[in-house]
Amino acid sequence: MTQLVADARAELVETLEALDTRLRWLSAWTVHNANHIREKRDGLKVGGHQASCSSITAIMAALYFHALRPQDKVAVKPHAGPVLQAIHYLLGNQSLEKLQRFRALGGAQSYPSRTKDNIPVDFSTGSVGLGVAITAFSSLVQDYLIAHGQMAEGDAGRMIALMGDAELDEGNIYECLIEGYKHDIRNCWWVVDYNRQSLDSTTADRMFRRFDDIFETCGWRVVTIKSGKLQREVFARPGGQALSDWIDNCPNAEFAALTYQGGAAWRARLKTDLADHPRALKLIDSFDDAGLAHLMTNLGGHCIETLIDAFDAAQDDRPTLFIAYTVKGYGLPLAGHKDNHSGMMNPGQIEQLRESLGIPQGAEWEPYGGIGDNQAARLKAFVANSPLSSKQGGDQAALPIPVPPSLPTPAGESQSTQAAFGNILLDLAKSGEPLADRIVTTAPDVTQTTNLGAFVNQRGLFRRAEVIDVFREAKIPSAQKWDGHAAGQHIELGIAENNFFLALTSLGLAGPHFGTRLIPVGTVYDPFIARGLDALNYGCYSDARFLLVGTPSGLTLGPEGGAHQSINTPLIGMGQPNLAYFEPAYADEVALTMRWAFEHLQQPDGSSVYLRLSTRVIPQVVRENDDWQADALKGAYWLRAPKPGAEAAIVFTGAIAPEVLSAWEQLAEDLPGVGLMNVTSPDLLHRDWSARHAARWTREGKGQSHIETLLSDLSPDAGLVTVIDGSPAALSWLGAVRGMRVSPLGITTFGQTGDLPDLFRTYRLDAEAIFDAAAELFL
Ligand SMILES: Cc1ncc(C[n+]2csc(CCOP(=O)(O)OP(=O)(O)O)c2C)c(N)n1
Ligand SMILES: [Mg+2]
Repeated sequence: MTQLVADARAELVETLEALDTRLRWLSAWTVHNANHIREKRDGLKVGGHQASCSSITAIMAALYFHALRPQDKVAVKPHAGPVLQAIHYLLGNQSLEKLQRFRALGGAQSYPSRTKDNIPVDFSTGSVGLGVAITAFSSLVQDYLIAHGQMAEGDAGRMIALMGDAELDEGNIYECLIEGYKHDIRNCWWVVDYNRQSLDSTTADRMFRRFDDIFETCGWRVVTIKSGKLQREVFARPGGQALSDWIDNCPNAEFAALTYQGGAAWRARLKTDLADHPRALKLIDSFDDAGLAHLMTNLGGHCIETLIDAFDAAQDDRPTLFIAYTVKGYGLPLAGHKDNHSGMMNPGQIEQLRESLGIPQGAEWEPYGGIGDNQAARLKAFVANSPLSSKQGGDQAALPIPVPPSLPTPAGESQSTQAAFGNILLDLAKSGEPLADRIVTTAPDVTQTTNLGAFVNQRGLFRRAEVIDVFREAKIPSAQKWDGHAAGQHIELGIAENNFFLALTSLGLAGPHFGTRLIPVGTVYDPFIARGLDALNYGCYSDARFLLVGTPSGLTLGPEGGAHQSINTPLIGMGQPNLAYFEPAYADEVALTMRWAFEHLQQPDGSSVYLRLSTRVIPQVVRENDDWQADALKGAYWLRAPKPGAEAAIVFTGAIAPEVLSAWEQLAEDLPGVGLMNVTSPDLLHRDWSARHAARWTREGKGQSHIETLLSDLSPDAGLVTVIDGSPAALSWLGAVRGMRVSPLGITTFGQTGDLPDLFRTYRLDAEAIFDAAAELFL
């Protein structure tokens, strides 16, 4: 190294060290301010995680101000949110006011949030594990866009997760590793803040080195950043090896406890344990207590020089796990204490820290407080010139994809909604519509049984490297043609619903992340939505946009039995924010809602869409005109309009339509003019109704909700029978709209195997049960 290069590097290290200290202070002060200084009105603890932050400030300083390139995207472990805020404060992207309102309404969020924070947040985090795994899927999406000519290879960024070591306990991490290996992902870094402490305590020693094995098996390079530069230098001196071996063999809990206790405790313990190593004892004695404590905690994850070397050395595109050893609470009096996860410095302790950093009282919020003018100016210039500051703020704008004015309804007098869905996609696949080119389908090993197969046959599997369909080559007849190639549009996933929802999420963020929209369409057996529910919630929270198809659903799976018959998914559909749930009964409703979905996914105030479908083939209705459509897209329409002032109506959702129609025909004989309402979306209907109610108190104007309008065709004291192949609560609320009596039918206990007549009779969903329920209303 020439002297010039060495000098420049020394200056870089010094600068990054200064930034590390700034981040540690600012994050700690942000949490302190929220808890000890800002006025409290409710007696609640505000919270924040000073120890989790200080554990990772060096890693983040080295990454954000050195290794990161503008095209890279980062998921920051939830409890380091204040560090990310501090970085953007230094970059000038975050205001003092927002920091002062950390964890208060409108202030910086507790955990980085794409939608609620004002700073650029690439990935939301909070539910541990998910923010990590999403980066692997986003690297796959990036490869998809490159392969499809939507992105230049040279613009590829790294998808980086900064993760807590306890996140390695989450199963979704390993599900994602396996899937990532199958798809040969690249450009993905996971950096573990390996402080060996979780929320409750210190982590199991037995896992030492096991993570290396697991990741290496899955094709990852593992870089262990164990010792800092000082440790490495000292360990090379006489007696140093014994000290190094001692650290290697020290149980996590003991290392943490000694860290907390400090220099004198380190000395006492080392002297006992290394009594037989005179040279090591001499080495130990060459340090005073403070120096010894500093040496023993000089781990790689706190050593800027070691960190930048490690990052600089990983310049290819191989997925890489960095295990950076750290101390939770590093540089704070909380260091190493097993209760430090939610622990906080008291006012005396933060005062001491302020003084030790030379920050004058009143200058706590100064970005470069306590630093001489010259150095402050240097730091400021360095930050302003860092690659990160040229990063476009926030998300990229992506052009909308045109949606055809209508999607043709598949032909057939009898059809299931699931088959209709598959046929509509097939028609699209054969069309020259730009929309068809942007659809990406995916499924957790249920592609065929959810009717995605025809689309895949047309458009192929996505594989970076070509994969020949062996069965086709061997001329073995099969309905599925599964060639994989770079232009393929189906991402095949193994059977892990967490992965499925994370894949949908990352595909659904292609627009904001990479500037090109994709239309992700994912199918899953409806009951197994529950298996990936947190990942679904995560995707919705991140405002990713996708079309989710839960199929088959409900009792209509008949012989498949109770474990496969979904019951509460309508309530998930209704309760999940940023997800619009539809349950069409007929093929033309499927076409209508799919078209609506393709547009809604792209609206700034739109959302993801969930279709709950069925394999039950039912006779289709003959339409006289298209008048029903506008109402169907608001959530409900009269399939048989009631006579004005009618005394009753049957209200139903989904593939139970034949039983409902049959009951309606019987009823109509006794109660002429009885109405029959088809609720295509209990979700939209309910949202609209409750939003209008809320608006009465907060806004001018008292427009009527759609369901109020529909029900006003009935007599005010009419009765309703509601019917859904799912939890009856999805429709029973309709009685509250105009104060009508309701007799709700639906499923409240687990299903079982059987044919549909038996099941509908047993669970009281057949025409007779509907007729009885109506009669009961008038008794
Ligand atoms: C899915 C989920 N379960 C539980 C929690 C509560 N929780 C927050 S942080 C944490 C563990 C923190 O340990 P680690 O990941 O090692 O972070 P660090 O030590 O760096 O703070 C837990 C269990 C959560 N946020 N998400
Ligand atoms: Mg930890």
